[in-house]
Amino acid sequence: MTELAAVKAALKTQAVETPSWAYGNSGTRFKVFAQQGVPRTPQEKLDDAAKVHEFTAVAPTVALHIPWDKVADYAALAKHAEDRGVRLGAINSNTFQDDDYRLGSICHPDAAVRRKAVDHLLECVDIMDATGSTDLKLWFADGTNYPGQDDIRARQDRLAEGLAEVYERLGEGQRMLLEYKLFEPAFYTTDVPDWGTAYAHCLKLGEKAQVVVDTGHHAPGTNIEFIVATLLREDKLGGFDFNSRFYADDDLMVGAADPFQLFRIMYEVVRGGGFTPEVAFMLDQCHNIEAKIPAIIRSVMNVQEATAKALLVDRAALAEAQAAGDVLGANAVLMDAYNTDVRPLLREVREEMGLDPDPVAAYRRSGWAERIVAERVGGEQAGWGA
Ligand code: PSV
Ligand code: MN
Repeated sequence: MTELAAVKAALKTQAVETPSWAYGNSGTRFKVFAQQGVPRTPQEKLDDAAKVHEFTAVAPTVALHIPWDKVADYAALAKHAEDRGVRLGAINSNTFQDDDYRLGSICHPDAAVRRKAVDHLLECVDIMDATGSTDLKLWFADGTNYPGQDDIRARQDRLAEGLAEVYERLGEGQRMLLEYKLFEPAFYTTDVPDWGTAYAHCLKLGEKAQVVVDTGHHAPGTNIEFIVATLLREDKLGGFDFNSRFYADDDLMVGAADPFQLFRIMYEVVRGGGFTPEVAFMLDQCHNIEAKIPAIIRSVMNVQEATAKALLVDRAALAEAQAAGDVLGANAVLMDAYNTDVRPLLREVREEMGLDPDPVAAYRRSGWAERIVAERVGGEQAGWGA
C-alpha cells in the first residue's frame, strides 16, 4: 500500500461519537434558544444522529445522557438506533441536577446523598447491559465554593469509595471513563479538577478505569497534547470529549476555535498509537445559536481534517530531524502536514465510500431539515437539562 493509500484507509476506519444532547436545545445560563424541528424524544435524537452518520459515514455511535435520555425499554432504543444504521455509545451519568446535589454527589458529606449518587451510577451500568454500551462516562460537578466549606481530603476519600463500588459492578468488556474539569459549577475546589487527579483514581481502580480528556476543561494555555501523550504512554487514555473554547467551557464546535491545537492533539494520538477503537473520540458540544445537525456534521469533518493532517506527518523525516537536533527542520515537518489542504483528499475518501464529497451540502439537499420542522410539531422539545 502506498503511504497515501494507508492514510485513506485509516480515515475510512475513523469513528466519531456524537452526543444525544447536542441535538436538543441548549444555551447559557442567560437563555436557552429554542430551534424549530428539535427532537422531542431520545428516538428523534437518534434519527438526527443517523443523518449525521448517513452523510459522513464516520459517526456510527451516539452517546446517551441519563436521565435526559431515560426510556422504559433500552433494548428497544438500541434497536431503534440499529434500524437507522447507528449504535448506542457511551452512557453519561448525571449527578448534578437534583437539589440533593447542592453540596456534591459522590463526594457529598451526607452518606445518604452519596448512596443516591452511587445508585444512579449503578443504574447507568444496568443500562449499559441493556444497550450493549461499553463505556460509562463519569463527570462530577462536585466541589466547594468557599475555603473551609468541606474537607478536601475527606472528599477524595468519598470519591474513591464511590468509584470503587461502581468499578466492581462493571461487567466483561465494560469500562469506566473518568472526566476531569478545572472548575464550574464549583468555583473554589473541584473534586476531579485535572488529569492528574483522574489518573490517580483510575490507576488505583484498575485497568477498566481510564481518563477522558474534554478539550474544554482546562485552564487557558494548557498543553493538552502533552496530557494526551502522557496518558497514552500510561495506557490510561480512554477517550475524548471534543469541543472548542475561547474562554471557559464554551462547548463550541471542535476545531472552530483552534484547529492547530486539534491537529497537535491528533498528532499525539497517532504518534502514541491511540488511533484505535480503544480510544473513544466523542463530541461534547452544544449548538446554541447555529443549526444543530449541520454543525455536528461540520464538527465531524473538522475532526477528520485534523486527523488527516496528523496522519500525513512524515514521521521518518520528523524522527531524523529530531535526532539531528534540527529544531527548525523538525518544526517544518510538522507544519508542512498542518498546512496541507486535506479537503481534496477527504472528498476523494468520501467518494470512494460512496458518499457525497460535501456532507453539509448533501444534508441540506436531503430535505431532512424541512421535514423535521414540519413533522416535529407539538410535544416538548428536548433541551439541555430536560
Ligand atoms: C461537563 O461540563 C460535561 O463536559 C460532561 O461531559 C457532561 O456529561 C457534559 O458536559 C454534558 O453536560
Ligand atoms: Mn464533557
